[in-house]
Amino acid sequence: MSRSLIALLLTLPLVTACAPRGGGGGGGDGDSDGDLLSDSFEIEIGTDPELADTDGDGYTDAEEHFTFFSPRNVEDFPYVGKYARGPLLRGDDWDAVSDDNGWGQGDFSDSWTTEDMHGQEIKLKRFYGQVILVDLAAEWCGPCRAAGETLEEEYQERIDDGFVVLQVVLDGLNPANPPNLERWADDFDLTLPLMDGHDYEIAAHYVPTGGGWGIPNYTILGRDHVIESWYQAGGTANFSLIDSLLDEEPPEVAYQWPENVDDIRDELGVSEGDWVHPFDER
Ligand SMILES: [Ca+2]
Ligand SMILES: [Ca+2]
Ligand SMILES: [Ca+2]
Ligand SMILES: [Ca+2]
Repeated sequence: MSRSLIALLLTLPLVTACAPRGGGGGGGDGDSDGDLLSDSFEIEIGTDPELADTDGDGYTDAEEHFTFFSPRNVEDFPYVGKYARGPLLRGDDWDAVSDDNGWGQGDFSDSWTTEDMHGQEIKLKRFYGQVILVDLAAEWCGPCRAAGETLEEEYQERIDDGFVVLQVVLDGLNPANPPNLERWADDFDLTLPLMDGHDYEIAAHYVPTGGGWGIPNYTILGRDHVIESWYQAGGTANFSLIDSLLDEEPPEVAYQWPENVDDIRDELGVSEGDWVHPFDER
């Protein structure tokens, strides 16, 4: 049998399987599983029209789609940290904007991945469209502690405008030890994303190699993921720069919404806006 004939035979069952659904006529836009998303929209975004929680993570397909989490990935769910999220730039779109990337001032920032204090994955690129403050600190550092006093307040004031602080805590009370993130969070009532940076891998992206840099140390990324301010050591972060960056419009990110988007937002209690807060933990 020729290769093309085999390919044709392999394709045929798919075609016949899809035909009744597409051409059914009656009830094409029903919501079979009652998760608020119509069957046809679920087919468009790749979720199961007959299962309200496609990936089984405890959040319905609509809840995940409307808070910019993946309804098809059980590891990704509106989670404990509850950081506001916006639509993620994916695949080719990400490649197109991240062409000229690097780690210095004026560069489109490369991405990195680590875990937050809740054990959830944190990816820098996940915050594309937000103004990002990367804050290197340590528990032993007095000036870091002084800055920590007001950090949560500054974060909360701007969170709905699309601001996020990613605080990388390098050391514990003794510089030789890793930080105790729970203790650090308790000391300053922090809810912002906290990460253990004791291996200095994230820090190495933002400070000159060879040492000689001080903490607290701040890097600020604009909504377009370009490093606007790099290697600012000491004091508090430059919030006037942050506010001027927040005044800029977020870059466009394509995202699919169903026709009844407003009704579903009402039903879920999710506000319209680019930055949406996740639900409570389940
Ligand atoms: Ca549905
Ligand atoms: Ca579904
Ligand atoms: Ca789910
Ligand atoms: Ca999920």
